[in-house]
Amino acid sequence: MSLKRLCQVLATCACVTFSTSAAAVVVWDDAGVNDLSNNGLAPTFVSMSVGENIIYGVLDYFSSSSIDRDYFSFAVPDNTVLAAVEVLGNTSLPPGTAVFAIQAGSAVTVSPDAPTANGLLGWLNWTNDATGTNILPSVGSGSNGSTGFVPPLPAGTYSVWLQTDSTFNNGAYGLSFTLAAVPEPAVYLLWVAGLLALASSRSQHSRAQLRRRLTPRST
Ligand SMILES: [Ca+2]
Ligand SMILES: [Ca+2]
Repeated sequence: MSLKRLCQVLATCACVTFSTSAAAVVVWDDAGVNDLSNNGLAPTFVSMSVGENIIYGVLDYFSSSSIDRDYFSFAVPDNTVLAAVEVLGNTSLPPGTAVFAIQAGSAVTVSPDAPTANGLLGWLNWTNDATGTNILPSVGSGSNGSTGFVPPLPAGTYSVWLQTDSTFNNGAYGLSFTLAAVPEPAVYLLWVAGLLALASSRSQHSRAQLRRRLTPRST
């Protein structure tokens, strides 16, 4: 096998290793009765695993007689990352904007009345136009004092804060959180060892060929 071919194979293996499982799992469904926590200091914990983790919720302005805030936390296990947050097709927010904010840790300590986003990793004003897109890069852009980040987010615990502004009626949303596995260091070491072994073999082969060319042939 040529070095080029081996690299192609290894690259394919890397893609497989980083890939997620095919199954999408609904990890939370509001269904009109399971409102996510209204308290940032005590978010609803939602269990997630490698693959697509779907949350169906409602931002319910009128029935709650105030702005409905949906707070939830989740854990990104060791050797996995939060790779994407996609807005799903069932999202039907009325005209206006909704806020998606994320903070490291098991609570959102930033007050809705805070003058800045200091303490958040990132946040985004989003609308139905975001349907079908991964909003995580935009969330991580950072502004108004938030830390900012470049996806993916590493293993750890995170808390999300969702809400609409006061001009909203009821609105449904669907969000898919994709957790992806990452290779363990031992896997990288095996790849590197394989490449080095191949390179060494090719080098020895080349030297042997050179010696044969330089050695005078007896007549
Ligand atoms: Ca809600
Ligand atoms: Ca709520």
